[in-house]
Amino acid sequence: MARGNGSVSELQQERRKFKPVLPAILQAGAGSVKAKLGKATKSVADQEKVKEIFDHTYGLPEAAFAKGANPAAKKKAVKVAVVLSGGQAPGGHNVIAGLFDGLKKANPKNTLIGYLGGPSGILENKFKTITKDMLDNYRNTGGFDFIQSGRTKIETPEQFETAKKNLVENKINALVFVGGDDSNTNAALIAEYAKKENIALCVVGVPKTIDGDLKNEHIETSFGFDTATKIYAELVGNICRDVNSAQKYWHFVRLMGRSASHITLEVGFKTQPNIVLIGEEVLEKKMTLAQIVDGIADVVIKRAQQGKNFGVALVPEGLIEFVPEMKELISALNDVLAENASEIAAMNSTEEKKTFVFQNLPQHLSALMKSLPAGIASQLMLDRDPHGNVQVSLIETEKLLTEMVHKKLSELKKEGKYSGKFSAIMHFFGYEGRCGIPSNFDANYTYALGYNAAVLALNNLTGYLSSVKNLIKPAKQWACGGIPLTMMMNIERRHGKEKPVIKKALVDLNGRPFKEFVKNRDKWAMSESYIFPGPIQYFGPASVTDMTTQTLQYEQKAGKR
Ligand code: FBP
Repeated sequence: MARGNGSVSELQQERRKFKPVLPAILQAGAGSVKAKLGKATKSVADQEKVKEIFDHTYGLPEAAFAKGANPAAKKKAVKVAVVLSGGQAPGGHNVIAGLFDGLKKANPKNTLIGYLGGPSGILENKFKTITKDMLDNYRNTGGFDFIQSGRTKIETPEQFETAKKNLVENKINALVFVGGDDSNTNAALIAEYAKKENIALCVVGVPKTIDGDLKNEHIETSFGFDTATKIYAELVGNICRDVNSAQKYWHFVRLMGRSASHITLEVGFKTQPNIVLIGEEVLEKKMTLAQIVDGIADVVIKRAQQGKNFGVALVPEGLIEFVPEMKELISALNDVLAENASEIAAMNSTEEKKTFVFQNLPQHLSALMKSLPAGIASQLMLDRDPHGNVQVSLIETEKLLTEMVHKKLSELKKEGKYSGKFSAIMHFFGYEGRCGIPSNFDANYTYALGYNAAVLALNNLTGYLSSVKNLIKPAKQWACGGIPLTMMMNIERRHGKEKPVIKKALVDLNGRPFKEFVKNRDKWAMSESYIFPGPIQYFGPASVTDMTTQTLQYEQKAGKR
């Protein structure tokens, strides 16, 4: 096919024509959907503290949508604003498309604006009014480039005041915040602020993050996880095949996912490499860096004994934060960096900063920091993100581990305990997966989440996260509703202070996905039972176009096998 437009691929042109399947319950539009409210809820932990902070929005009931006339749904035209917050995830544009279509179906006079560049767009009052023509170019596409994203956190009294001024002046009735755990925490704070200040603003969240860690019994997965893991799995599968063809290298692949190891586990299922490290297990077993290295070296040696000086190892990017000694170091570093922020910012060289930090850390942690390769020590000191997180995507854990494994094997060689060859190649796959063209699953899921957010907003259900469930069933059968944001909160230490945050869902070591992995890992270690999943398929038999993640399959069918 000839390119009608030099900047759009043939696939993208075809993809624009894809019509997401809307859950049956949403098909008749907001006026025919009633919200059934359940019992009052409480936060997952630290109830008293969370309640104190969310005085007006704590304890809201769960909302489930059911068919039925709903005269209460807003008939008068409303103006809704959407903001994309945090890291990109495939399907963001379809959230906007679903939201837009849901609003227009309810009343063609409803309008949607998109704040530009993430939450900072609200503060700087930068937005665009979304029209059908504009949006049609972005349906079923990856990326957040339609309105861009950002990590600004609205937290100071001045910022709340500015946000209020701009939202009120723009006559915004509802704000839809598309984000991960931190961004949706921010959405909850804005919902609370609006109630406290008596502003007629409904705030609705949408669960986004490739990391897959924004989930619970009502949010079965966050959007983007499906597509991102398929993209990483294609790349890892290709590496497995290369490894098995040349049989001369070990490949160490670090995969994104910030803290939780869901991405690594899922890519492990999809490709069956020789080593898959899971951060949560490291924490549970209180493994030191040396023990992790011993474990890797053990597999390398055993394979070498069979003449196999090759293999593939997956390393979650958050691993470093789970190693107890590193966790202690990072937490102490967070405090030193937060407490002395302006002093450190004024220093000119990394060396000066390091010396300062070494002096201000407890002695044993200063010694640990000094024992790390210089590059890693510097990476640990990089600025935290606006939510207080260490930027693990910038810490080259795969290099740290390969260096240490290399050293260990050299020592064993000198002692005559190892005679293989260890030649390692390192990779980091993160940004490659965040803006891919959404899989059918993510295209349908994000469209439904956006449409559902419109229904929540039209029912004035503020402080809720858009919830679409039963995801292993066909999209038509998905169940829809809203989950109170405060229900997912606990208190954590960020930037040296206690803050309410949505609790991250880490890999559950008692859950079926992890147990399935444990059953198989020894076999994967010694054999070449690699799977080569290939690229995402958008056209063809449903068995390849519509499959959901293994994680979701295991979790949702957990009790049923
Ligand atoms: P969100 O939690 O905002 O969805 O971001 C996820 C993520 O992709 C992590 O996997 C990664 O560690 C981080 O963003 C990288 O952040 P940045 O885009 O700021 O480099």
